Amino acid sequence: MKGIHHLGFAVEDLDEAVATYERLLQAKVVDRATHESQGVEAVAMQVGAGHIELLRPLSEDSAVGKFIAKRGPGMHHIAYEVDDLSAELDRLRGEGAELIDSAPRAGLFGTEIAFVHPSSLDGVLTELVHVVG
Ligand code: CMX
Repeated sequence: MKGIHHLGFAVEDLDEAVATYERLLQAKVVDRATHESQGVEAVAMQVGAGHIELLRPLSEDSAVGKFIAKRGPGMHHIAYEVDDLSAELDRLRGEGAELIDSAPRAGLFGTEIAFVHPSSLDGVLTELVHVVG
């Protein structure tokens, strides 16, 4: 575990959220992408030394769409960077954690990712990230 890679926030209006984070927290846009298989359009932003991802659902039945319908916009997940994602997944499996992704898959912005179910981490949806290259 190398530390926190980013925090993910579910938002309804991406451009409005970007403008708010720029204005209130002096955040800077780093990257923007649509990830069809995850059902999101995402903007990565830098806030001081930290990073956040603003996530707009592409549909109501996507993971983020269901989250907003149930809870409204807000904190969606935390992501930790790891050196060896497959090894961490094996370790977590051995510890009895409930993995959403049993193997690494392509994430946003040149990463490999895997999600751990919130039921294994006190209600917090957790993403492991390996930065490729
Ligand atoms: N944080 C904490 N709990 C969450 C949650 C979240 N982000 N999203 C859902 N839950 C909870 C729900 O509140 C619900 O809890 P209860 O059973 O106590 O009511 C439970 O998980 C099941 O929720 P659901 O609405 O029925 O949704 P699903 O089971 O279909 O999916 C989850 C939940 C976590 C498995 C799904 O959202 C998922 O696979 N997430 C990982 C992928 C993802 O979020 N992708 C978008 C981001 C992409 C990226 O950043 O790369």
